[in-house]
Amino acid sequence: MRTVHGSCPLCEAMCGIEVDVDRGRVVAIRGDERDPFSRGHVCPKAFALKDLHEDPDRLRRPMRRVGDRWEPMEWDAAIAFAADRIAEVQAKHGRDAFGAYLGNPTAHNLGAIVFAPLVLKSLRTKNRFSATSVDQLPHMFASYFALGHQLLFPIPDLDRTDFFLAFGANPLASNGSIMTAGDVRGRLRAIRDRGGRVVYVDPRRTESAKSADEHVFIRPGTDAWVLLAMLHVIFAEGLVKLGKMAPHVERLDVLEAVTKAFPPERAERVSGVPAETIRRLSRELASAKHGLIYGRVGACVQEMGGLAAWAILALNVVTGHFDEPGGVMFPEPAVDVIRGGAGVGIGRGSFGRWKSRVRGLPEFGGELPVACLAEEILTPGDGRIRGLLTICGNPVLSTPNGAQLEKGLAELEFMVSVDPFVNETTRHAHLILPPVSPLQRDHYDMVFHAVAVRNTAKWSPAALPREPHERDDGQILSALLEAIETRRGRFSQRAVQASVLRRLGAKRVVDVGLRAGPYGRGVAGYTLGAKGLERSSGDLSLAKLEQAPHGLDLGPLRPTMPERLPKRDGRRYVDLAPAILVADLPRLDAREDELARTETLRLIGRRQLRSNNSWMHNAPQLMKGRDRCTLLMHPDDAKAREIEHGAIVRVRSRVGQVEVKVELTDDVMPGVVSLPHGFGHHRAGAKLRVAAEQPGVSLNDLTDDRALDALTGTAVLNGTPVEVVRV
Ligand SMILES: Nc1nc2c(c(=O)[nH]1)N[C@H]1C(S)=C(S)[C@@H](COP(=O)(O)OP(=O)(O)OC[C@H]3O[C@@H](n4cnc5c(=O)[nH]c(N)nc54)[C@H](O)[C@@H]3O)O[C@H]1N2
Ligand SMILES: Nc1nc2c(c(=O)[nH]1)N[C@H]1C(S)=C(S)[C@@H](COP(=O)(O)OP(=O)(O)OC[C@H]3O[C@@H](n4cnc5c(=O)[nH]c(N)nc54)[C@H](O)[C@@H]3O)O[C@H]1N2
Ligand code: SF4
Ligand SMILES: [Mo]
Repeated sequence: MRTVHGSCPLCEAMCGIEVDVDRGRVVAIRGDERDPFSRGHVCPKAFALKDLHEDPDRLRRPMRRVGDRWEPMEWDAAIAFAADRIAEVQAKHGRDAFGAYLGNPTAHNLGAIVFAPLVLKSLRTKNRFSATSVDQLPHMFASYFALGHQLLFPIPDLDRTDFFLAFGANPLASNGSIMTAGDVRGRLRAIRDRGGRVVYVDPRRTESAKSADEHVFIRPGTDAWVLLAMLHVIFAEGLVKLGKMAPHVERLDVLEAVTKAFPPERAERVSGVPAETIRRLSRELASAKHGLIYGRVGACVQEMGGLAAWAILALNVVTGHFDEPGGVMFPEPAVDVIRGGAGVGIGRGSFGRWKSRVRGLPEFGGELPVACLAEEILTPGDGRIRGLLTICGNPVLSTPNGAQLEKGLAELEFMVSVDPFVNETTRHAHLILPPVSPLQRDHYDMVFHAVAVRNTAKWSPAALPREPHERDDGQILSALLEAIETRRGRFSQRAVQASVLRRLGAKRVVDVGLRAGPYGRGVAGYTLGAKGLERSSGDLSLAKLEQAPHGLDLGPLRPTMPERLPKRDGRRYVDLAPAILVADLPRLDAREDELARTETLRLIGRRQLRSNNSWMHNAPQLMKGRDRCTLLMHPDDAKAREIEHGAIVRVRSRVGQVEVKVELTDDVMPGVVSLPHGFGHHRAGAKLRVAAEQPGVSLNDLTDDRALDALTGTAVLNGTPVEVVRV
């Protein structure tokens, strides 16, 4: 028996795990006490890595669909088939007729994160989509316009803060988001243990809220009013403190002027948050020596998400908590995908370079809002999407009006999915290219070290062996990349590059990234930092990391500003009132009365510890116990509709309806109902035997593809107006 050390790649938290392996089988999985980041913590999903690996429904070979039968294929033939059909669709209907969707696990998978963006680029299509527009897009938007880089996310310095104010996040269920923190529960508890305060603003008294000092109810979709009112108070009461950022802050006067129109009383009327609470929280934030405000899915995947993300960023700046220990800071990951260097960087961002064909929605960062994917397939005319590649994605369950998207997928001339399962989305594919299980591949986290509350680095070698016919995402995608480029010209520069990259593989990319990064030993003695070529001072390389099986601690976050800000006229600056965001403010006036209406029931989502978006419901260990796909409703709302606890109700929105069991609880505020997302495994044709036993219903059969944060193009997945009736 041997023990392999690595990190769990399922969610952001990057928990260190120890996997005991005996003759190619997993015997046990434990938290790694010696991991400097997670210190032994794991959640129940870590153990499900074994279920995932052993799942008889997980595909082991490429599968081609012939009618409703699936036939296995050899890898070379499957890759050639995919590339030929992609070329065919593009030759017949134009390049934009082939679309692509990237899902969330891309970010948790070394091979996918290195090669999927290159494959998308090789398609040269404007119809690129991803889970970004149902997730963190508003944060990217705010960072792009205020800080000059789409990935420059302000990260809570959890370990040193004494005041943690969170809008729309539930870290005890999600384990932290854009705040990668092993053992987030322990780190939050430590804030209270050292005398600090933790406060949640949320339409539901969540498990996180229950373990905090304070919870404040807020009506869905109304965060922007409250956050702008907090800015209003900070200006009105003379609490602005810019600290070291003072010489770099631009358009503070504009921010002050526009927030004059948002007194706390106005916010109270629309949000239900008492004006006095808004004043008090503003003062607490401003006076905290080490404090911060943080917002996540609930505050951003909603109608005013862009404005909310901007206000949160601005609040941290004007209260002196920007780039300060205990405030929000900017990680320095060992492979620095933000500062770039050695070709591993991600671009600053872009906006509006092109628009979607049907609704005219603008591109952000090279992608269109996924809420318009279905209409781009279903609406006839030039440029219509006729083929689709999905990688690590299940948009039928994860994006608004999934039922409509299914109709679109069924009409495609060719669809290919890189995915281990035949699920609600991939059952429509003509070809599925399945990767190995997470335990069978090497891993280095390129993404989440960049949003982590502490600088660490870790290499995770594959714990389990592979059969000769098994491939990881990096191998699959690099082969596909080469095949696509080769069909465009065998000796073209891109084809040659693709071929070289495929041979190098993702592991070598990590080595180069580590050497060129801020702790790196350099490539020929030099690293490429923010300021250009520098003599390397560190000694990090992949070989060094491989000698540290529990990972390396690189220390707490350090101040890195203003050096990382963009420059104008020789000066680094933060734009506190970007014109595009200011121009969006009138939308608040237009929607205020509607969102203030307490008669409309509004549906929000929820996450659960034993579930991971849409795709882990086939793991028997996680599905044990009661049905968790229930509608939470306040007893007063139930009484008015003669609904009893445990009854089956019909929930109806503009786009669809579902029947689901109701749970009465005063943990949700009156006027709000909550359903978890990612269920709805009743669809014929999916091959998920365990999931189908407790299928639940899909929240995204109710969310509306036409409901967008008009500024950013993010889908409104929280705050959907619904009717609920007894069946
Ligand atoms: N109503 C509502 N909807 C939501 C949300 C919400 O809060 N409310 N949250 C949104 C958010 S934040 C997100 S990120 C999206 C997620 O949306 P998606 O990324 O589209 O969906 P997932 O459920 O993560 O599905 C992941 C898919 O990847 C496959 N997969 C898993 N591991 C691997 C792997 O290693 N390699 C490959 N190739 N495939 C793999 C799975 O089989 C599954 O098909 O959902 C969004 N949808
Ligand atoms: N166990 C588990 N962990 C996960 C995931 C999972 O599916 N399961 N998904 C992963 C992914 S992809 C992500 S992006 C992260 C997300 O991580 P989080 O954002 O921390 O997770 P959520 O549970 O979606 O938290 C959103 C909260 O917002 C509240 N909310 C809803 N509407 C509003 C509103 O209008 N205003 C305010 N203020 N609050 C609102 C909800 O009640 C909920 O408590 O979690 C990750 N971790
Ligand atoms: S919190 Fe759970 S799912 Fe997330 S990395 Fe840790 S063990 Fe894995
Ligand atoms: Mo997400």
